[in-house]
Amino acid sequence: MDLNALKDAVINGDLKGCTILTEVAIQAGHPPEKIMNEALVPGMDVVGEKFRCNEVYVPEVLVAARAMKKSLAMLKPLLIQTGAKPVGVAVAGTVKGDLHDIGKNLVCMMWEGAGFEVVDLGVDVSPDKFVQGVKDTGAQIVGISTLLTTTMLNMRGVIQALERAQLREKVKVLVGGAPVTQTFATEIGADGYGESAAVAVEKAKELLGIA
Ligand code: B1M
Repeated sequence: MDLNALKDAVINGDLKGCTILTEVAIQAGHPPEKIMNEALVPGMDVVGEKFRCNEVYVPEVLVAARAMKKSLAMLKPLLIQTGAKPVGVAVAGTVKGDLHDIGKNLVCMMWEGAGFEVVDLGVDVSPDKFVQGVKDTGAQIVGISTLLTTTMLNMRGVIQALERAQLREKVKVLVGGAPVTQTFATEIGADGYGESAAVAVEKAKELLGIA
């Protein structure tokens, strides 16, 4: 099955098409990571580029995001192994001021798939809420996502809040999202940077010393 049809369904915000074509792709034996990386993510990239060029507007982007989320929800059970003891506990969220959650949701799913117990704090998450999340769960890793240049620096605020709460030594902080770079991650004192959800899995394991 050609994954381009699914990519086009995301671009067109075709919820029904996404539902059917994701099922067809799964039945055709495509691995869920391939469906994500070769159809869903590139489809949303096209929407982003059109949005940037004012060829489409917020409603079209939302409709495309809803279609992509539907496909992701169908892939989720395939990405998550069941019954295994968690390899670690992670809390994740999108920083204060930012409502984008598709990339963050992908990271959560991939972490769950890799055996982490994941507590998703949602979007627009304040530094205090991240701190509370770590206290409540005893997490060893904190994942922070942002898609906006205007909210990037709020990631530093989370790290500072963890320091104030004397939790910084107990957790590893991993950051990611389209405008984030390794240089920026180093500057704000994060332990790691993931350029994609797949890399976020590798980095989290590396930071916690899991083979
Ligand atoms: Co927004 N938006 N948006 N948007 N949006 C972007 C990000 C933008 C680049 C579009 C553009 O102009 N080309 C632009 C940001 C520009 C900038 O800051 N430089 C932008 C803007 C400006 C805005 C608004 C301000 C628009 C407005 O209202 N004027 C507004 C902000 C609202 C707010 O948050 N306060 C806004 C709103 C929205 C929607 C609500 C309409 C919708 C969000 C729906 C949702 O998330 N539920 C939306 C969308 C969908 C996009 C684009 C089109 C797609 C984002 C996305 O989901 N990509 C986006 C353009 C683009 O990125 N192409 C755009 C797919 C997703 C899988 O990728 O999240 O990057 P991404 O995740 C990647 C990696 O970054 C990484 O893994 C994923 C891949 O494996 N990753 C991590 C992400 N988090 C990670 C964490 C990690 C590790 C890796 O460790 C913890």
